[in-house]
This record gives sequence, C-alpha cells and structure tokens, in this order.
Amino acid sequence: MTLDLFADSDTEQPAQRIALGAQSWLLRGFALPWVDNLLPALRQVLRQSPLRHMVTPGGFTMSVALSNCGDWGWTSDRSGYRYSAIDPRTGRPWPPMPDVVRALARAAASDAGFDDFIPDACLINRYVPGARVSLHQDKNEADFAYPIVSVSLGLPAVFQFGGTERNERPQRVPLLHGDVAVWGGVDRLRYHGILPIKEGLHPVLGAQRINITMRKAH
Ligand code: MD6
Ligand code: FE
Repeated sequence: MTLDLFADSDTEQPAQRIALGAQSWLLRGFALPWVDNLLPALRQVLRQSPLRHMVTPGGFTMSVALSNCGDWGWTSDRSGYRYSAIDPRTGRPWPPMPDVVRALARAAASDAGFDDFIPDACLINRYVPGARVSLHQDKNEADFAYPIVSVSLGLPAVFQFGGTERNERPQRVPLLHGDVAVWGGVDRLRYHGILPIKEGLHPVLGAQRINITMRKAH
C-alpha cells in the first residue's frame, strides 16, 4: 500500500489517496462532503425499491440486503446473477439514479484517473453486524473497461482485496464512513470481499453499514 497526501480543494483538509493496486485507489473520506445530500437521495430510492435479501444460485440467502437505482440493477436468484432493468420485487423499473450519486461517482473516478465515467447502475448494500460478502469477482458487467466506484457509509468494515486468482492471499483494508474505493483497468477483476461487520453504533447510521457501488453495466 502506498500513501499520497494531497489537499482537497473544497475542504482544504488533507485527504488520503491510498494505492491498493496499480489502478485501484482508496480515497479516504472523499464522500464526506457529499453525505448530507447522498443519504436523503438513497432513502428516497429505498422507498420505491426496498432493501431485500436475495438468494444465490447455490440456494443461500445473502446476509446483505440490497436494492438498486439506475437503468440496471444487479440481482440474484436460483437461476444466476445478472443485471435487470426491472426490479423483480416491484415489477417496475429501478428508481432513477439520483444526480448526487452520478456526480459523486464521476468525481471519485476522475480523482482516481478514470475520466468521464458515466455509471448506469448503482447497487445499494446494507450490512447489519455479522453480515458479510465472501470473496468474489465483479464480472456481470458487459465491458470491463470501465471502473467501479464504491462508497462506504456507517459502521466500519474490513475489505479483503485479493488478486485475479482466488487462491491469492487478500490484503485487509479498513473501510470507514465516507471512504471511496475506485478500481478498474488491470485491477478490474481482482477478488474481493467484506469480513463480518462488527457490532457497533455509527453516529449517523446506527447499527448498519451501507455500501453503494456505481458501475457501467451495459
Ligand atoms: C462492499 N463491495 O464494499 C462490497 N465490488 O460492501 C464490493 O463487492 C465491491 O466495493 C466491486 C467494486 C467495489 C466494491
Ligand atoms: Fe464486488
């Protein structure tokens, strides 16, 4: 991991940009100035397409509850993982991606060296203590040329960041409220996961972690 200190032009606070790989970055606290606009926008999305626990193709119910906004939403059921334009729960299109979500994704991607990122999918994950996501690759998107922007909110998590082969021992990286991870290019297909969330109460979000990941799915 390498550290690169720079001054944030809006807040004048030093922010940290931590290299996780050749083309993957952890932007510590990058989303903090966006949180007050972001949270109401996400609540509005979740009123239309509520969080729910999906079933994996193997028949397990995911410990993470999820929803989506944007043109495409990531879904799972017994027949597989895929992107769908329709929320299978409501039978309607996913709610539109709020402008604040799109703008944050674009700004963070640009900060990490990926210019002109226009996401068409935003996955919203909710973790309660004990919830986890096992090591996986994100490979349901049509074109791996585009990066993924991932925002952490609420309770802290330990992110596992491995290699492009499942057997490579992952690094462990703490993800805190307001952190943004961006990766793409040569790192786009690296295995990653989230260790079980520890008990706690976050001052803004209480006993939960919310993660949103913005992608170009199609
Ligand atoms: C999470 N994130 O942070 C789970 N995938 O809760 C992911 O699985 C993920 O953060 C692709 C890119 C960024 C991510
Ligand atoms: Fe992922």
